[in-house]
Amino acid sequence: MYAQMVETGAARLRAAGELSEQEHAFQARIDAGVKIEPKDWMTEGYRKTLIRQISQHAHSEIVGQLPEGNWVTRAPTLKRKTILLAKIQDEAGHGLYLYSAAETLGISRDQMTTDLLSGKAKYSSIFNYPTLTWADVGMIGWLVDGAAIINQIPLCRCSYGPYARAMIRVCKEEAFHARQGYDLLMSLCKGTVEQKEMAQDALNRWWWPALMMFGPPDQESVNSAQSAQWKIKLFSNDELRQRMVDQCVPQAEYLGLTIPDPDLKWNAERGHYDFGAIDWSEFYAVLKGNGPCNRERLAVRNKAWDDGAWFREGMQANADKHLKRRPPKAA
Ligand code: FAQ
Repeated sequence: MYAQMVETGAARLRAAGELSEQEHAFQARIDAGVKIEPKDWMTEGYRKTLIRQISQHAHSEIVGQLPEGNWVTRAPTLKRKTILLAKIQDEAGHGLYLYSAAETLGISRDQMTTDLLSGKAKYSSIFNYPTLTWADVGMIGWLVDGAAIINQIPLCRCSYGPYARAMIRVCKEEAFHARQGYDLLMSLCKGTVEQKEMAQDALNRWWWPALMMFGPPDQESVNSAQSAQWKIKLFSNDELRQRMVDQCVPQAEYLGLTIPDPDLKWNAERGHYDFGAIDWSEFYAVLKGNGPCNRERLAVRNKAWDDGAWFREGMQANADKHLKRRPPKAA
């Protein structure tokens, strides 16, 4: 499937007419596995695609703090609370590395923030679902961070240097996040009947939205062919989704939980699990702003931005004062 995507991307380039010498050289560097760095020449399309993807990714990390943040004050033990706080702070850090990586492409942090707060920019669909019980915190670690790792490990090898390097650290931290989620679920699944039921209920609600995180099916993915050509995407949406299903089935069995998919079965011929049809109408509704929590998430981010105005203004005033005091550079 990936080879097909690259071929489609190449065909598109041929159809668009001859590439200029500079564009040829750019594509040849990518084909040779050379990393593209901020000061290197790049096509406008490459720059825009990266700004789109990296800024959406950054916004996802920032908005992604909210569902779990809902449980900080209600974590059942001091240990769980400390783990949860550390995890949420890591997500904020990931957002910051990613905003910095996007800034190297010529967009300002202010512009990205404005786009998020106005609802113009996308962030991952998964963060528009509510966290109704403590088991949801475990489910986010296992499934959402699990999906993020599957998607992001290949990004460590993508063609744009700053993005690839940011992903290495992000993936290390995501591995801890996934472990803590699975550990939380193990405790619930070994606990009382009610605790195990709570874990099963959370799995029933998070399973399908987690599979949607990988994006639309390949035939509907508008950006894949070009992103594959530029080595921003190394695997297709469906390939990574399949990886997620294959990874999660034995993990669910170990927990004693049932994946809510009657069509899930091992296909020996393919060497993969077959799984049921995804309700893509739900995914597109969430993208349009009509998921269960879209409005609430944006309202919370806007309020945090407004509440922080006094702090930003204070920092700016202080920075301006120091700039004025700095002696002029010697000629
Ligand atoms: N949600 O043509 P494609 C995390 C949009 S981080 C919303 O296939 P592409 C950590 C897509 O933007 C999670 N929109 O697009 C954490 C495009 O619209 P556009 C975030 C989606 O870019 C854990 C349109 O659909 N990870 O979880 C989604 O080639 C726990 C057509 O789609 C990343 O961002 C979606 N799920 O492939 C934090 C990873 N899927 O922009 C806190 C980097 C697709 O043309 C707690 N991103 N769309 O208007 C990627 O790998 C890619 O951007 C994909 C989409 C694979 C997400």
